[in-house]
Amino acid sequence: FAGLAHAQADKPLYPQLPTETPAEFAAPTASFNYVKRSVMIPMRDGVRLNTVIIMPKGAKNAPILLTRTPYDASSLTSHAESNDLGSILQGYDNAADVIVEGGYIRVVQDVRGKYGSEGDYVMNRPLQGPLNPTPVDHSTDTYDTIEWLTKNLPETNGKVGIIGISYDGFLPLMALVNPHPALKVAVPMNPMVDGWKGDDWFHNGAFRQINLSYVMEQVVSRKNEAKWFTSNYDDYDMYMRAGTAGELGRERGVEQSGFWRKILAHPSYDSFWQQQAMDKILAKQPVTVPTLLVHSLWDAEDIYGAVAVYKAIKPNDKDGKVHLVLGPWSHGGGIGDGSSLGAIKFGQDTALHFRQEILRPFLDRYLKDDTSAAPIPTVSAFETGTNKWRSLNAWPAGCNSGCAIKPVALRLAASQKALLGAPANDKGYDEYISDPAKPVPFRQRPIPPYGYDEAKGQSWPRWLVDDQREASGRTDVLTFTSDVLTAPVKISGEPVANLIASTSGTDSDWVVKLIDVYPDQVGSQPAMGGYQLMVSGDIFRGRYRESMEVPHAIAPNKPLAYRFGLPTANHVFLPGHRIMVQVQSSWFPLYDRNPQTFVPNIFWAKPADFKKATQRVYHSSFVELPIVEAVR
Ligand code: PG9
Repeated sequence: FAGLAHAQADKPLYPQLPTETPAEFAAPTASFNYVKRSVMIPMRDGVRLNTVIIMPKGAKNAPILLTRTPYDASSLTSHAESNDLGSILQGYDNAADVIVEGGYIRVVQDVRGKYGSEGDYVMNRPLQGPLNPTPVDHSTDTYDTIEWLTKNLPETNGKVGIIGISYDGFLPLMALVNPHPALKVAVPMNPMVDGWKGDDWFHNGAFRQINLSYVMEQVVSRKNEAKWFTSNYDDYDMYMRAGTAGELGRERGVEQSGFWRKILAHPSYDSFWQQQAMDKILAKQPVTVPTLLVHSLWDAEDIYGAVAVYKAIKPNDKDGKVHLVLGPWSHGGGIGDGSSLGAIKFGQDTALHFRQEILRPFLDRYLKDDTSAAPIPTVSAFETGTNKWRSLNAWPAGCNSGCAIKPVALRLAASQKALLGAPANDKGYDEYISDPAKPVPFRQRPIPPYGYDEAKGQSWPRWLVDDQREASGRTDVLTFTSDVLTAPVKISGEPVANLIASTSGTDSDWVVKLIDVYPDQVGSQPAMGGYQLMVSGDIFRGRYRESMEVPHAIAPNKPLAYRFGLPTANHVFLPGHRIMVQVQSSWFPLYDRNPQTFVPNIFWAKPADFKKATQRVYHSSFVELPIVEAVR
């Protein structure tokens, strides 16, 4: 073989039939409207990060739009091999139309430890400090990257924006810590913010085991070559057979993922999670960089992050730099087609409106000195139900003046009634048997493996708008429904679940779903007749009732109070509709099962720990609705 290699290096081994491959292929790019190159940018510790730079041909005095990602910069910038910039940028995290129309220099970089970059990978690498004793983090890596770009790209005007979705939306938040002076805007879209309270890893302590495949693939190899395998078409069966997330992780080698070992060691809201919550971190930072936080109302992955950051930093915003968008989208839906989500139609391409009327002027205003660009509203909130964009001066808010948000109790009353504004005068309860052997599916079975590929029937992104009739017919789901509304009921903000409930077990999960029930018949869209659309819903793991940091066993058969916030809604329940609340004690296999017996760590619960429990929800329970009332 050595001879062969030597021959190819110098002269053909068989001159009578030489190779047809040139020594080096010179790609003809004359017809291209961009120039793409990859550079390795050195960080302050010497580690070099693979950075793809896409320069529109003829660019000069152009701003830079940067995305940092753990998801393969090279693939994100080559969604099509094309000589057209817009074509190669289409896809996961690019608002390609805005980027191309805006003439931006597009830069996409692999974060430290992933794909083409050098260095060590740590999931959501924490800021330097107790969780990160090294001299580098995403704040310093972004600073060093911007320093290099503004010094080495003569075509730039020296202004840099950072934009991204999800993990790529978490990274702009990191850029806001000790920001580089050339950083002029940040656009965190659907950002990962608090992995335990309400984003990807847990919701109020219940583990989102459907992400086990991600915890493995994203961490155990630099280029995600090691792939998760599934043993069942129906994920429900796979997770049931394994028993617990801990067991499934052990079976599948996930313990080779250092991050998985950290999750196993930190099931409660201890300092590991508290110290990396980006809303808490940014609440202590001055607001110096104009920021456009983008939230999706039906975000199946990071439904907590954007609004939590807005609430945390807005008080520090002395001169209107912080903006918020609430769109009727799934995770990342703002860069797609926003005309509908599942069966829910919005009568307009809401995502195109966001990109053209909100994102584009925002970027132009700060990256191009285009002060002619119209200032965008502080808050652009899509009102679902009526399908109207609302421009607001604050959030939460129902309007800019003349209406107040009033918390009104929606009582979970007898006869499965939901009574708006009713007093608690009924000592009764409704009960159900929660059986861990038959947990409530989070969507209709068979549940295909986690994924985005609609061609494979993977519709994960839109499960939050599934018709909840599937659940409402189950005996282990309580359903409380209002009478048919004769006037619109508008909610803007976070509903709050206030359960008074008991369990015969010593641990329990409580799931509360707020649902808009469509009229029995909808002439314009027959399939919507009686549709049960969840407008907000979440889970709470009962062991954390007294403390999120230290779990406690639940006193069996004792009515106890559980109060927890539900995701932000901006919704009008129209006349002819009804308001429904569903209560259940499992949401499987999205969340791991609660054994309903108090154990030290649910990841390692044993089969014998899983016991049926009798759940009672007392009629003193209610969901506090942030109702917008016109001030008379
Ligand atoms: N936030 C998304 C995610 C993270 C972890 C597991 C699953 C999804 C994302 O970055 O795509």
